[in-house]
Order: sequence, then structure tokens, then C-alpha cells
Amino acid sequence: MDFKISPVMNAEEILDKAFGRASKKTKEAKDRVDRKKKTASVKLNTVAHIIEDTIGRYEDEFPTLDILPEFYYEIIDIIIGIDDLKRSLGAINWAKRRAKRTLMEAAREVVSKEEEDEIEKVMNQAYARTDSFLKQVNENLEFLKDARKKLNSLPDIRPEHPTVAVAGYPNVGKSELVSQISSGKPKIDVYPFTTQEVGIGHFFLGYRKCQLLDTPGMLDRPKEERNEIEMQAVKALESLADLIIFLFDPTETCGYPMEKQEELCREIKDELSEIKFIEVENKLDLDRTDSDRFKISALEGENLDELTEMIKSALSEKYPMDNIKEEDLKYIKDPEKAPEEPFTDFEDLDY
Ligand SMILES: Nc1nc2c(ncn2[C@@H]2O[C@H](COP(=O)(O)OP(=O)(O)OP(=O)(O)O)[C@@H](O)[C@H]2O)c(=O)[nH]1
Ligand SMILES: [Mg+2]
Repeated sequence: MDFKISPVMNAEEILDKAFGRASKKTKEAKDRVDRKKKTASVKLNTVAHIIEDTIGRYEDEFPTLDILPEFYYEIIDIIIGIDDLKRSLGAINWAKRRAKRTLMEAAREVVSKEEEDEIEKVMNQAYARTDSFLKQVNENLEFLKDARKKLNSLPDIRPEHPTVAVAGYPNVGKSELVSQISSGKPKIDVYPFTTQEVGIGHFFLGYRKCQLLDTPGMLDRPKEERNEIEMQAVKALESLADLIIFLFDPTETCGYPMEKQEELCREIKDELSEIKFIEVENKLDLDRTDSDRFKISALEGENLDELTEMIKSALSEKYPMDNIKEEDLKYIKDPEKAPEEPFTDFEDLDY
């Protein structure tokens, strides 16, 4: 998901924009009082519209939390806080509605006045109240300003794509494997909740685009060593991943004995018991040990085609791979353009 939220302004900036724009408005009329009335009315309407448009845009552009894919819901909870986000969106909605009502009432009221100073007074009072409504939610606007930055910088992970996560202790070769089986270079990003770089690669199974995630800081150590944020990150990953490749390094050059690696594998399997699992041993080029597990060398590209076949077959139940026609590909990238009559091939794509 690619969040594209416009820059958020704080109360002062919104007020400057609205009052500044309004100050340029004048209306002509035959007599002074009439001119004053019409001018005051157009100014009040201008302020109301600018505030409504500006705050309305934030409300539209921030993700609708109730229909957010679970993965993003968890991630947003980690980096921003769902409750705080809801509270802030509620608060700016309140300020928008109050300001609009006040300004529109004043715009009607000025028309009934016959004295210039009374018109001025009604207008100034409405401006002052508007100023106060916006300033009361300044903290919320500042919060959204910061939230927008965090959302816009999230790595673009698509919950609708089949997703494979690579797990295993540090140095077993996770990043090497992700870069070897990705078409193109994996995008290296830092999640806002890990200090480590996370690679996101893509590969195609038939015409279906799949994503491959490296998981340092998440599935690379026992549960008891994870902090609270990492725990939640694993929960987010659980809602995203369709398959986990657990990578072993039987040469133990990674620095972790096989016994420890087996333990971690069991633990992650238990924890993410709903997700399919493939156990793979890496560094076949150096490996002299015997085992029943499938072996690869990520570094030398050995057995990677076979591994890709294994991935394909593990994912094929949930995502039929071969029956997507090339001409339908564009709708995968741009589902909104798909014809109304759904393609049978698309029945399993849950957009
Ligand atoms: N000989 C050999 N070395 C490998 C193989 N795969 C990875 N390596 C090496 O092992 C080291 C660690 O590989 P990475 O891919 O960085 O390991 P990682 O699991 O991503 O490690 P972290 O990011 O720290 O969790 C690097 O020096 C790689 O070149 C392999 O198949 N054979
Ligand atoms: Mg790595």
C-alpha cells in the first residue's frame, strides 16, 4: 500500500491560509452598508470553505481504519497508534464542523444588520471562535503532520500479493537468498520499527507477482529476546505471510549451533502455526553434513530453481498460478480498471 497524504498544516497555517484568502475578497454594491454586508458574507464563506476543504482532505487521505488490511492496521498501531490516530481524526472533524457552522451562521447574520460596526462585530466574533476551534485541535493537527510523514515513508508492501518471508538466525544467508530469487534488485528499506534494513524483493510465479521479505529484527531470534514492538511486528507479519522459508546454516559459520537453529525453527513454527513452512539448508557449497532437508547455496545459485518450484507449489492452493492471462495483468496492477464482470481467474484475488 502506498500512502500518499498531502502535507498537513497546523492550526496557525490553516488559519493564515483561510483568513489571508478571505482578506482579498470584496464585493461591490450600491451603498456602503450593503457593500460591507456582502463583503463580510463572502469573506466568512471563504474561510468556511477553505477550512472545510483543507481538513476534509486530511480526513479523506488518511487511511480508513475500519477497512484497512490487518497488516497495515498492526503496523500503523506500532508506528503511530490507532487510538491516537482515531482521536486526532475525530478532533479535526469536530473543529471543521464547529467552524463551518459558526461561519455560515455569521454569514447569514451579517445580512440582517444595518450598522457597519455591527457587521464588523459579528464577523470578528465568528473569526475569533474559528481561531479558537482550530487552535483547540492544534495538537491533533501536529500529531497528524507527524503521522503523515511516517505513513508516507512506509515500505510499499502489498497485502494482496502472495508473500513469502525468509526466517532464520543472523548470517544464515537470508538477504543473499532474497536477492538471488528476486527479479530485479530487492528494495532495501528500514521499517520504522526495526533498526535493521529489510529487503523486499519480488518474483513472478507465472504472471503473478509475489513478494519476498527478509525479516531481520523479527524472525531471527527467540521470542524472549524480542522487545514489545518486535513482537507486534511479528504479529503484523503473521497476517501478511503465506509462506515462511526457514533457513538453516548447517556449516554453523553464521555463529549459531544447529541445535539453537532447530530450537528457533520449532519456536517460530509454533508461533505462526497457521502459516505454511519450508525448511531449507543453505551454504551447500561449504556443507559436508547429511540431512533430509532440501539444500541450496544462495551464494552460488545452486538448487534455487527447485526451491522456486517448491514455493510455487506451496502457494498454489491459495493462489492458482498458471491460469492468469497476460492481458489480465494490467488489472492486477490496476484493479480499479477491471471490467465490472469479474474474471473467473480473479476470484481468488481479494482486493
Ligand atoms: N558459502 C556461502 N556463503 C553464503 C551463502 N549464502 C550467504 N552466504 C554468506 O553468509 C553471510 C551472511 O549472509 P546474509 O545474506 O547477509 O545473511 P542474513 O541471514 O541476511 O544475515 P542478517 O541480515 O544479519 O540476519 C554473507 O557473507 C554471505 O555472503 C552460501 O550459500 N554459501
Ligand atoms: Mg540480512
